[in-house]
Amino acid sequence: MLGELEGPVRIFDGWVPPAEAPDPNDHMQYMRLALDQAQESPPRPSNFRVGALLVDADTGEILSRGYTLECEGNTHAEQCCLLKFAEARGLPEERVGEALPPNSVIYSTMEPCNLRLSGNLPCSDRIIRTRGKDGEVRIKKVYIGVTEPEKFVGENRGRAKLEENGIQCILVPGLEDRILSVATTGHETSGLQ
Ligand code: HJL
Ligand code: ZN
Repeated sequence: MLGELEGPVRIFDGWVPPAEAPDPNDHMQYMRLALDQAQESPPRPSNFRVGALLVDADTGEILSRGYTLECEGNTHAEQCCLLKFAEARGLPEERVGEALPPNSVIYSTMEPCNLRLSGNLPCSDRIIRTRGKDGEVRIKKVYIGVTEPEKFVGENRGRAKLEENGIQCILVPGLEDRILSVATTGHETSGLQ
């Protein structure tokens, strides 16, 4: 009969948005997004073009994104990530840990630095100081696309230092060539090292 429904009545419960958070175990997906960020960075002969993401590993939510020289001054990708997240919560960067979820991770196309020619605070120290009020470090792991090429500071001890401080560093293989070509765009020897 016209107008009559067949089968059980379905209740329309409102529009369900697509999942916003990527799968927290899909490290390649986050690394690709970090590489997207790196490509936003302006080419300079004096440093690398790096991209980074800050992610809540429990939910997969991307908390912040950053790239080299995004924020004011001579800023690194990981630093911009932390700074932007802190500023959005009304905190200075050094207190960002107070607002971070307990199981936060960083994806960076390049190993975080441990020495900067400019004398600025290295990103490994910025990551290590992300403690909550309970004194626990909030960033538990750092996923890395490539180790830092020995171009500006010799061998980078960023990874070693993070691990000495209980922060696991995990290489995500597969994008090295692309990451290095983006990182070195603007260098005189671009692509030849
Ligand atoms: C990482 C970045 C970035 C570097 N490394 N992990 N993220 N630019 O956003 C490391 C390189 C330093 C140089 C120059 N680059 O940046 O070693 O001028 O950029 O302090 O040592 O130092 P400044
Ligand atoms: Zn850095």
